[in-house]
Amino acid sequence: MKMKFVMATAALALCATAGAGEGCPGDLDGNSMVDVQDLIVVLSDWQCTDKCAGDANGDGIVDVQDILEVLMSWGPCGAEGCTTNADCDDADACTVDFCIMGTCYNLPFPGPGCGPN
Ligand SMILES: [Ca+2]
Ligand SMILES: [Ca+2]
Repeated sequence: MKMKFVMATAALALCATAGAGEGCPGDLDGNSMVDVQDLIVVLSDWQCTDKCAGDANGDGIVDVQDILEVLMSWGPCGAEGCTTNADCDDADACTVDFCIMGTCYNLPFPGPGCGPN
C-alpha cells in the first residue's frame, strides 16, 4: 500500500518534470514561467516581422495573437491541468492540496499522525 503511493508520487514528479520547458509557447524569456516579463517581450517587439522573440505563436509577426498566446499560457510552464483544488488531491491526509492558476500545490499539513519521521 505504502509502496503503491510512493510509486504514484514518483510518477507524478516525473510527469511534472517532463512537462517543464516544453509546450510553453508563451514563455518568451525561457524562465519556465509565463508572466508579465513575457508580455513585455511581446510589446517591445510589437509589429516586428523578422524572427522576433516576441512572436509567441511563430506566425512571423508580433501582434495581438501573441498577446493572447501569452495570456492563455499564463503561469508556470508544464503545469496546466488543474482547475479546482479537487484536481490536486494527492490522497495524502498529511498535505493540503490546492490549485493556483493551473498549478497544483501539495503542502505538508501538521495533522494527527503527520509530521517528520
Ligand atoms: Ca517567461
Ligand atoms: Ca505572432
